[in-house]
Amino acid sequence: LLTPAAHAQRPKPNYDESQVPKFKLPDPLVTNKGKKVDSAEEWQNVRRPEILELFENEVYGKSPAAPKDMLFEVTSVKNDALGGKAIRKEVSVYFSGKKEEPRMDLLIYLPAKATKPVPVFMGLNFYGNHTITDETDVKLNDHWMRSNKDKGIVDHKATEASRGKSSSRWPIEKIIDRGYGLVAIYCGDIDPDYDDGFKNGVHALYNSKQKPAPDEWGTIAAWAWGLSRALDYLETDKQIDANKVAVMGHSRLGKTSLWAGAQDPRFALVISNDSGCGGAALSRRRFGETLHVINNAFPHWFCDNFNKYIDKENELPVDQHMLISLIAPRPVYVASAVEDRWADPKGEFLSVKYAEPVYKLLGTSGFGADKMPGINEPVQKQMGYHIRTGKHDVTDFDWEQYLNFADQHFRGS
Ligand code: GTR
Repeated sequence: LLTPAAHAQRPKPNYDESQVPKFKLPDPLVTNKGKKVDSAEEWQNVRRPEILELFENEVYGKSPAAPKDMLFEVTSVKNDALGGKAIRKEVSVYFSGKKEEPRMDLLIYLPAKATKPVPVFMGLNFYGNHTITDETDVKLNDHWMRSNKDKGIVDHKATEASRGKSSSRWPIEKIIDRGYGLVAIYCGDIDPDYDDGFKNGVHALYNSKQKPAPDEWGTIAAWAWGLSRALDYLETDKQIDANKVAVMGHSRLGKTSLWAGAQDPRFALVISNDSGCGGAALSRRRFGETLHVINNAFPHWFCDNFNKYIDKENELPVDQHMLISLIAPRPVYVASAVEDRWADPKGEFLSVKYAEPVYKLLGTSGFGADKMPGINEPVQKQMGYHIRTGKHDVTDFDWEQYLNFADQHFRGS
C-alpha cells in the first residue's frame, strides 16, 4: 500500500472509454483445470465452489461460521406505527449470546394488514436506523460512526439532529403500501467503518489479538456476515417470510449485499445500488475508481490478498461478473446512475451481461440485454439492470424498480 503522500499523488481516474485497457475476462463456465462446464450439476458441485473460494481467498476474505448461541431480544413493538399502516419492531442481536458487545439492532417495519408472513427487503445503512425514519421514538444508535455535520453525527456519535436524515433513501411507506416489510441495520453495529486493525466489531469476537490473515475477512465480509446473522433472526420471526428476503445495499453497502447474496443462498433476491469498484463493476476496466484507489483509501474493506492485484487487474483469477454468477439462479438486480461515473455504470452493466451464461445454463430467462439499455429504461428478467438519471444515491426511481422486480419474482406479477 501507498504512504498517504504517495496516495495523494495517485493518477487521475480515467473517464475516457477509449482509454479502457483491452482485457480478457476469466470464463465463469470454465473450471480452474480448464474444463468447460456444461451442466447445472457441474456448476453447483465444481465451478461454483471454486469461484466462491477464489473470492474468499483473494477479494473479501473468509468469514467464520455462524456463532452457536446468539441472543435475540425484542426491545420494542409498536402496532400502530406510520399512522397505523405498519407494525414496527426493534430487535437486538447479541452475537456472543451474552448481553454484551458486539450487538446489532434491527429496525423492522411490516405491513399492519398482512394476514400471512410477508416478504421483506433488508438493507444496511450508513448512520443508524433512526436516520431512515421520521418516527422519533426509534432508538438513537449508540455506536461509533463516521462524523458528518450535515447528517448530525458529532464526534463519532449520532445526535438527535440525525433523526430522519437518510429517510429519502428509504421510502418506508411506499414499501409497506406495496405489501413488503423492511429490515434496517446500521453497518457499524457489525463493524465500524474505519481501519482499526480489526480490533472492534464482530472481528473482535474472533480475532481479538491479531489482524486476520491475508485471506481472512475484511469489513465488507464482516458486514455481509452480519446480514446473514440478521437472516438467522428473521427465520425465527413468524411475521416474516424468510424464504423471500431481498438484500439491498447502496455503494459500499451494495458491494456488501452482493457478497452476502453470493455466499448465502438463503437470500432470495439480491440488489446492488451503485456499488461500483469491488461491487458490480468489472475491475479490469479501470474506469473511475480502481483497486489502487479503493485499497489505499479503505485498507480495511477487502482482505489483504486483494492488494496483490493493484495495477495488475489482469492477474485476478476472477472479475466481478463472477460475483454476480454466484447468485445464480436467484434473481439479481444491478443499478447505476448516469452521474456516478466513479462507480463505472458500463462496468456494472457488463458484469450482469457476462454472468448471464451461468443464469442460462441454470435454465432461467437470464438477462436478455446485449447493449446498455437507455437511461431510465429498466431491463427486468431473472437479472435486472437500470441506469437512471442523477447522481450516486438511492432514489424513489430505484425503489420503484426494486419493488416491481420483487413483485415479479416473489408474487409472479
Ligand atoms: C466512496 C468509495 C466507493 C463507494 C462510496 C460509498 O468513497 O470510493 O467505492 O463505496 O464511497 O460507499 O458511498
